[in-house]
Amino acid sequence: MENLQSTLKIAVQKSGRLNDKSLTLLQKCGIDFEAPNGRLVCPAENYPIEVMLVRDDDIPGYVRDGACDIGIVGYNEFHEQITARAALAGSAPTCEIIKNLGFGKCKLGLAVPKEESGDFSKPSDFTGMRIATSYPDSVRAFFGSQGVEVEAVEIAGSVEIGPSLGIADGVCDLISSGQTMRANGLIPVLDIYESQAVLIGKPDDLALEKKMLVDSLKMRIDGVMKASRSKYIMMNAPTASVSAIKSLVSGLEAPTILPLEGVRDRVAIHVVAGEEVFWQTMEHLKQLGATSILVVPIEKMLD
Ligand code: PRT
Ligand code: ZN
Repeated sequence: MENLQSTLKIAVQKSGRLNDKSLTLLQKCGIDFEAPNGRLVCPAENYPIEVMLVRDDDIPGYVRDGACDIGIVGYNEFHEQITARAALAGSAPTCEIIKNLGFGKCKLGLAVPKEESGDFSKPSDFTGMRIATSYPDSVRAFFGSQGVEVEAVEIAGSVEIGPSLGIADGVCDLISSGQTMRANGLIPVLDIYESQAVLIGKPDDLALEKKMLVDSLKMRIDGVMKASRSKYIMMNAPTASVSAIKSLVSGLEAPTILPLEGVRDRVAIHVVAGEEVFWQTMEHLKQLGATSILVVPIEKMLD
């Protein structure tokens, strides 16, 4: 019978902005589980892990309290519930970031009505203001660390309405394009932090077997993320251009240079390069005499 003690429980957002990318990341790590289809607990078929589908607000608490071993959540939720709260209480954070995951990017920022926006550029400009927000502890911790007194007015959603209702002078919310703020007559004037999806947990509190599973998952995630940022490039080129090509496509490792059967002054070059290899680089390679240039995606990559 399966030993559930060593099955890792991972909390993932049930639906919303982070759901799809979180599940895709796990699948790219080679973890197979059936498409949720209404199920909230999805055991993987080929890895000792159970995916628990929950509201994103609940994820930091489940991990902190040990109901789940790890979770994928926005840094904003982690910061609000774990680090900002710990900073305000003067205690140590109760769980930690294991890895930044590179998706779900946005900022937590402060915005004020358009007509006043010219007066705001630094934290002290907010002194004495009422700030509508769903992130009250982040607001308190931020202004507290700056020695600035403000009042955080907690609103569960649509915080942009605060100034129009007369219950706040400014707002603090997640900002991506800034469109929502602008549509409500508000201008973002100060960023508090940048956010992205993060893998969180308490690795030091886990039993050895689970800790090893977390390390192995982290290594797979590293491999998937590195592969998605890299391309495998193959080309044939004049031997005389090799050093110019090497500096143009500076790879993670030294390039492989292979002889071409029956051709004396040309070689084949294979290199793993960063994602900055785009059309312009290809054009430069052609100018250096490269032919048959192939740029192919990499599925997995381990150092
Ligand atoms: O149901 P559940 O509670 O699980 O989900 P939710 O509705 O609370 O969260 P969801 O799915 O909206 O967002 C999940 C996570 O996505 C957030 O916690 C962030 O980490 C991340 N994320 C990235 C964002 C945004 N970008 C974002 N733009 N979360 C929210 N927004 C909202 C923001 O609150 C504002 O209303 O989008 C609006 C601003 O967008 P712009 O483009 O108009 O600036
Ligand atoms: Zn939520």
